[in-house]
Amino acid sequence: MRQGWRWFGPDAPVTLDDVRQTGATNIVSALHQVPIGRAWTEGEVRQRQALIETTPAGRSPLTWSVVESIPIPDAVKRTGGKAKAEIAAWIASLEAVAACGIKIICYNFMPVVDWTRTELDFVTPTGATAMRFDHERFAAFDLFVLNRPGVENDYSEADRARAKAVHDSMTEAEMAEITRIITSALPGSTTEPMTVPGFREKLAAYDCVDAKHLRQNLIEFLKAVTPAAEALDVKLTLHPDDPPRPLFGLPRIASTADDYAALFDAVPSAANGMCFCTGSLGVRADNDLPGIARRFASRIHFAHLRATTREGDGRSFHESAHLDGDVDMVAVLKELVAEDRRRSPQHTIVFRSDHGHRMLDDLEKTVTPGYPAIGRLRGLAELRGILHALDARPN
Ligand code: DNO
Repeated sequence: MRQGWRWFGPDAPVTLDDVRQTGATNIVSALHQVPIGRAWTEGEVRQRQALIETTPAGRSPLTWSVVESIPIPDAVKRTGGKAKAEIAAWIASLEAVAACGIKIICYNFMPVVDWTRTELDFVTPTGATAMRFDHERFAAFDLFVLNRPGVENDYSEADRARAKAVHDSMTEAEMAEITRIITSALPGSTTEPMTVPGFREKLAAYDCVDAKHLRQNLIEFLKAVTPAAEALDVKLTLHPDDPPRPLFGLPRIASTADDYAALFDAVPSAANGMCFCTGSLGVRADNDLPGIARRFASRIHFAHLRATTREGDGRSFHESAHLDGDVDMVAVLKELVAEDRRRSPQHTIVFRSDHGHRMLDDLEKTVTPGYPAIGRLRGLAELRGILHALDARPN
C-alpha cells in the first residue's frame, strides 16, 4: 500500500517538507482554488504537480498520486445526465489530471453539504481535541435555526423535545458557532459555504430529488464519465457519505454496502471504484467494515483510515484516535493488504491517515480543522505499525 498525506496546497499550515518528515510519499491534493464546475486545465495541474514533485536537493521525493476531489456541481446531482455542460467540464478536469499521470480521483455525491460536524474542538480525556457530531445540537440547528419546510417530519416527538431543550440551554454565541461550522463547508468540502437563507434555497432546489432519483443521477454521471476514465486508466473513487445517513431531509446514497453494490451493478466499468473511508462508514453500527473491504476489494483504490466512536444515543459520534474507535482496523488492513498483494505496483491502494486529534503543539497553532499535522502523524505511525506486523511494508 502507498502511504498518502492530504496536502491542502501552498498556503496550508502543513508544508511539503513537513509531509516528508512524516514518511508519507504520496500526496493527495486538489486545485481547491478553482471554482466548482470550472474545468481544470492541464497547465494548472502541471503547475501544482511541479510544486509537489520538484524535490529540493537532499530531500526525499513526493508523488502526487490522488486527486481529492474534483467536485461535482449541484446540477449533476439534481439532474444527472441532463447536466451536459457540467459533465463535459468534469471530464475535461479528469483528462487534465490523467495527462499529468495522476490516476486516482476521489469524488462524492453528497448534495448541498459535504462532511458535517457540530464541534471542532471537543476535549477528549487526554486533553487532545477531536471533531464531534452531536445529534441533539444538530437537530436544534435544523429545527430552530434553519427551520426548513417540513423539518418536523424528520424528527420524532422525543427528538424534537430534546432538541428544544438543548436549543433553549445554548447561548446565542454557541448556536452561532454551530451554524458557522455547519454552513462554512469544512476543509476539503466539495460544496460551497452558505448563509442560512442560501442554505434554504439550495435545499428547495432538491425538493423533488429522492434517493432513487439521486442514485439514478449518479448512475447517469458514471455512465458518462467512466468511458473516459477507463481509456486513461484512471480510477474514480466514490467517497462515502459522512455521516452515512440522510441529513436535512436530503437523500444520501453512498452510506452502505448495498448502496455501493447498486452502483457497481449498474456501471460495472473497472473505473467505477470506491474510496474506502472507515471513519465515514464506521458511524453506522450495521456497516461491517472488514466485510465491505472484502466484498469490494477490487474496487478500492484509495482508503481513508480513521476511527469514530458512536455515542450512547446511537446517532452522535466523535473522532477517536486511529486505533481506538469502533472499527477493527487490523481486520480492515488485513483485507486491504490481501487485495494489494494481488495488484501490480502501479495499481496498489493509496491510503492516508484521515483526520487526527489536535494535540501537543497543534493546540496552540493555526490548524486546518480535522487535519493537524501531529494527530495525523500519530495515526499514520500506528497504521504503519499494523502494516509492518502484517509484513506489508508500506511504500
Ligand atoms: C473530509 C473528507 C471530505 C472528502 C470529500 C471527498 O475530511 O473526507 O472532504 O474529501 O467529501 O470527495
